[in-house]
Amino acid sequence: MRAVIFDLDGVVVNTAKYHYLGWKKLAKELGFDFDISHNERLKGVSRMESLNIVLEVGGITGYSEEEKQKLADRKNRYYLEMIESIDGSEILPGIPEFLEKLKNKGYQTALGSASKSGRMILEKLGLDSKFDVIVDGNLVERPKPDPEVFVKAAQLLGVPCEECIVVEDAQAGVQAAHAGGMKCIGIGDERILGEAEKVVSDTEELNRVDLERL
Ligand code: B16
Ligand code: MG
Repeated sequence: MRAVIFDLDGVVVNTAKYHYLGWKKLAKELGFDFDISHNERLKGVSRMESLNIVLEVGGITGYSEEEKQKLADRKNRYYLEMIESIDGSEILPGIPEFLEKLKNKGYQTALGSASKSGRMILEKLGLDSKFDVIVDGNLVERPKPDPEVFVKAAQLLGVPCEECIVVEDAQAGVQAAHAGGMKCIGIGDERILGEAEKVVSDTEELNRVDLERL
């Protein structure tokens, strides 16, 4: 194994709570409650796909593509306001140590995130210089579970996909890693991420995984 590709939301930082609050606010304005029980479905999927899920939950149909774009933009404004002041204190436990360990062992590292704010968030966290390559939602067209985001990261690193390990918290992300011919470590619930080669309950535990024996 030569490289590790990190998802962002749920792996490096918990931005999921801000995405959730942004969608909840939008839903309220549209006249329904977006309950936390639906939030798992939003993880790792693109902004537009998330909007479709939120509208489905609210039983809302009939918006044109143009109107949907405006709703997605509105949610993104709420989201950007909420993450305006995030900083390094929100990096998930064990991630700085894991990045350091990978560097010392000669692994290359990349970000592979669906979020169009991916690079900006890494900059706010002070982590942008820790990744050899950053691929975020601005560089890809097809959302996870399509492997495009991870394959692009591998290409930019110059490492064959079979020698990359993806770290993911979303089912769509695990599927994307496998579709790209990569191994995957899941962070979170074994019942949701069970397809991954290894599932750990939190980011701290990444430091105890033997990457050569996945
Ligand atoms: P944006 P990841 C994903 O990040 C989030 O999990 C998902 O909820 C969000 O809809 C998506 O990014 C797009 O984000 O609206 O900022 O472009 O897990 O792929 O790092
Ligand atoms: Mg994620």
